[in-house]
Amino acid sequence: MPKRVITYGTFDLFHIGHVRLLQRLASLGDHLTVCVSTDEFNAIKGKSSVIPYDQRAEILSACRFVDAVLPENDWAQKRTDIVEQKIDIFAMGNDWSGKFDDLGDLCEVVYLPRTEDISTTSLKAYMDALRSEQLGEIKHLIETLNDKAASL
Ligand code: C2G
Repeated sequence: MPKRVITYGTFDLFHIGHVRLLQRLASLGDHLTVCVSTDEFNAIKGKSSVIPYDQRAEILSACRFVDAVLPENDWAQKRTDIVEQKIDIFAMGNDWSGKFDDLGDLCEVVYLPRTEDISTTSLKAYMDALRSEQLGEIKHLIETLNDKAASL
């Protein structure tokens, strides 16, 4: 029987950590379903994503390791998803280690090592630093132009 795997996440600013996780998840079985957190559920998780849900879902659908994409609307849907989707393995990155062991009565629960030195949070911080640097440069240019205009 083909093994069916499921995972959940926001997958904002799709990066190598996401790719490597999906690749490892796909190697656990024959079919990988990814449940992508909706923008509304992200608000409940206390996260706001840069990329809106529909684009995050489309990006994951285009990933060759992913066979199906579903919306993640709340914390409680996992048990229903596992039964309805006939899931054999529930798997997440190990930043969630132990958090979903209660699903062990329905399917195998696996936590995989995260990819170090990359995260959506670090990418956002880098973009913010770039933005403030550019704003500082623009401010300096305006001040220089104002000084030149004043000396005319
Ligand atoms: N991940 C990873 N390596 C990274 C970053 C993320 O392996 N460098 C994994 C995470 O462990 C997670 C998945 O990629 O399994 C998606 O990460 P996020 O988009 O941050 O998902 P999260 O906000 O943790 O949402 O109900 C579960 C939640 O929806 C999980």
